[in-house]
Parts: sequence; structure tokens; C-alpha cells
Amino acid sequence: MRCRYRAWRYDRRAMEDALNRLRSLVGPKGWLDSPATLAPYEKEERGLFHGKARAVLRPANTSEVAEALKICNAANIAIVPQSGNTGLVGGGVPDNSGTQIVLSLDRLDRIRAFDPVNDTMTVEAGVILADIQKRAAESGRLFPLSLAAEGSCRIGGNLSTNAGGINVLRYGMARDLVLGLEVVLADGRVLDAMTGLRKDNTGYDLKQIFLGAEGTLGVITAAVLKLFPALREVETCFVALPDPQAGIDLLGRAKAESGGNVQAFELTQRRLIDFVLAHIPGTVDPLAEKHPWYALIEFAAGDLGGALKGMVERLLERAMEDGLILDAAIASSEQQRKALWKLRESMTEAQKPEGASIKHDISVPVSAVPDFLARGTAAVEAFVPGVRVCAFGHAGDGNIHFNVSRPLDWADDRFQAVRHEMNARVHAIVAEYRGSISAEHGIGILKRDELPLYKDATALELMRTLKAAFDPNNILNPGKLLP
Ligand code: 2HG
Ligand code: ZN
Repeated sequence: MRCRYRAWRYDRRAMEDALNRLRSLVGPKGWLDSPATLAPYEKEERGLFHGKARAVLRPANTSEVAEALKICNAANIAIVPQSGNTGLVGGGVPDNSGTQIVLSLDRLDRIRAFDPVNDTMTVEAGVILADIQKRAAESGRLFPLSLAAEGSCRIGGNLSTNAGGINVLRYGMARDLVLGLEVVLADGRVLDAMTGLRKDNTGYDLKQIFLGAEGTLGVITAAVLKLFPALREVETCFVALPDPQAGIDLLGRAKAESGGNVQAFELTQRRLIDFVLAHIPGTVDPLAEKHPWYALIEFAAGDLGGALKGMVERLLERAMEDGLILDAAIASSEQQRKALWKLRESMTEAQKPEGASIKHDISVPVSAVPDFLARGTAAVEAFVPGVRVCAFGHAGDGNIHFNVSRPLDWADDRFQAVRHEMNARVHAIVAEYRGSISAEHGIGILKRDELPLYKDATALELMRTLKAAFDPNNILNPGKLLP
């Protein structure tokens, strides 16, 4: 007993000593520990996950991050890396112990370099995604990662969670947009893989291990990002569809006829449009009549002398003749384009006033999307009669947000209580297509315990091996991602 008490006192003293060293390392600008200043870092944006941090550390540069991790590793202090805190699975929230330290990367906010000939931008983890897009655009380039939270999410978080968004069908996920990476390891060593090379065949591609690792293997502090030519001609249209299969057929035609110039292909059922029109001020229905399904399609190309518009019009005319589309609107100004995207980007917000929603961020092969939607809908409607399926998302890459709002006469709590069972029913269908139970939002806490049911056992074993090798003291985002 005495011994245990001494050990506890020792740990506590070591912890206090480490905290003092961390505090003086980052100075007053980099240290928060009053309840009011901690509060925004302790919860995630949907309010599903809350925790209690010992402090928030805001280092000013990579060396401070490295020194901080060295101190934490030696004192066994858990670190929860956080960027813009816009995640949806609880990956950036501390636990309830009050001992974890949130490591905010928001002060690492410099664009270190821009190389227009190499088409790369070197950025620190805390740069806001929209600022990267803007800097690229100012120089006639495109950084194609684009998602609803782009005005506040930060690139370090985007890379750690391998963010997706609306342009994945053309440019890939966040991991496909990275050429180089700087990562601070658990023991404070800095992995400098900051090359801007498109060809580098010198063994394991170590950077990929940290992309999508949700801060469990290292802390990403900077990256060399891939840029693309800016697009000069953009055509955005909103088309009504009889059913999802017509949408997938249209996608195939659109890709073929535009020569790969489909930039985004978002599918939605009518219910989401109704929710947006009801709850988001300033939104309007682009078409005169209501239809069961819609696609928001964006085509983009370089300078084709205005030919993109004609191509899109011909495509839509033929699709209408063949019964693939029922009606269509093409944006004729930037203002109209923005209005169409506002409908899409407001969908998450518009579901909130409708009460509790059970989310499924799933992916299946694009060819299986219509089938999945039919089976998924039948399954949840049979399980809870009266549920309101809200299926929408990035069908062009196979990712559907199969969200399910509670029946009108159910209380939120009652509906939340069936979450696990509903997840299991939907994910069982996803598994039949060898799909994913987390297409783009990650695992975090939300899906951690479900992961072993769907992930190959050998893959999971290798993930654990990596975790033990990179973070033997388990100080990096413990309790996230790996069960
Ligand atoms: C989107 O595509 C986001 O808008 C959020 O990934 C989806 O609310 C959701 O489930
Ligand atoms: Zn999405």
C-alpha cells in the first residue's frame, strides 16, 4: 500500500514537473489551462463527444512540438493532437481523465514556400484549408481538396484524417495530394520527408503511414502539397433523376463525354432538399417541380474556347431524351453556381433541426451505389418504421452519407438507443460489397469498437504492430482509432 502511494506521489510529481517544463517551453501564448479557455478544445462540433483536458499546448514551431513530445513521452503524458476541430468522429477530443494535453497546431500557420515550376506549396499543419486554396488560385493553380468545413479546418487535421470531400473522383483523397511530410514522432524525433518529388523509389513510403493515422503514430507538422493547373471553364448543373441508377449511368456518360473533366458528382434524395429549403435561409429550389433524386454535377477544364458549356448541354439533352434525367438547371453565373453548392453544403446543418440522426459514412464500388441505397433503405425502414432516410453525398467516388433521421414521433434519446443496432444492419450490407464503414470521416472514437468487425484481422494486427513500434508508451491520441 505504502509503496503504491509512493509510486503515485512520484508520478504526480513527475507530471507536475513535466507540466512546468511544457509551460515554460511554449510561454504564455502557447499555454491554456483555465476552464473557459479549455472549453472549445474539449468538445467536438456535433457535441457527441466531450472530454476534460489538463491543458492546451499551442507550440509556435516544429522544434517546440518536438521538445514537447519528448517531455510528454518521458513523463507518460498523453497528447491529443487537434487542428481545426471540425472532425465528426471524436478523434480530436481528450478523454474524461483530465490528464491529457490537447496539442493544438493552430500557431504553425505559415506557408513556407510556393514553387510554381514544381507545382508545389509547402505549408505548416495549422494553415486553414481555404487559405491554401486561395494562395494556389492567386498563382493560377488549384489545390483541389474541398469540403464544407474548408473555412475553418486546418491542413494538419485534413492530412491526419485523410480528408475526402467533393473532388475525390478526379483528384483523390488528401493522401493523394501530398508529396512530402514533416512528422514529429512520439519520442520527439523529427521525420523530415519534406521532398517535393513525384518520383522517389527509395523504399517504403513512410509518409503514407501518418496520413489517415488520426494522430496515433506521430504529429504532422508540415507538408509539401501537390498543385494542379487552375481551371478556366466551369459548368455546374443540378439535374433531377428518376432514381439513383439513372444517376450512375449519367456519371459514366459524363466522364466519358467530357474526357475526364467531371470535377464533382453529388447525389441526393429529395428529402435533403426539403430540409435545406425549410431550415437554411436564402436557399431556393432550382427546379420548378419536385423529383425523387438529384445530382449536382460540376465539370471543369482549362481554356477550351468556351466548348465545355456546349458539351454539357449536349450531354444533358441526350440524357433527357433517354429518360436518364427529368429536368435540369445549369448555373449561368457564379452567383447561381454558389447557390447550387449552398444547397449541397447546407445538408449537414439542415438535418440538425429534424432531430437525432444516425450517420453512416459508407463507401461501396460506384457500380453498387444504387443497389446499396435500395437495400440500406429497406433495412432501416423495416427496423424502425417511420425513419426518414437522408441519403446524399459523393456518389461519383462511391461515398454515400447514409444518414437516418428519427421518426417524427420518436424522442431523440429513444432513437439514439438503437444506433448500434442500426449501424450493424447497414454496415452488414456495406460489407457484402466489400465497402467501407468509414469512407472519409475516419474512425476516432465513434467507430473504434466496430472496426474489428469489418477490418481484416491481419490488417488490424499490422496496425497494432505499427502503433507499438512508433509509440511504445501509447502517448499519441490513446483510445482513438485502435480498439
Ligand atoms: C459532407 O459531405 C460531410 O457534407 C458531412 O462529409 C456529411 O453530415 C454528414 O454526414
Ligand atoms: Zn462528405
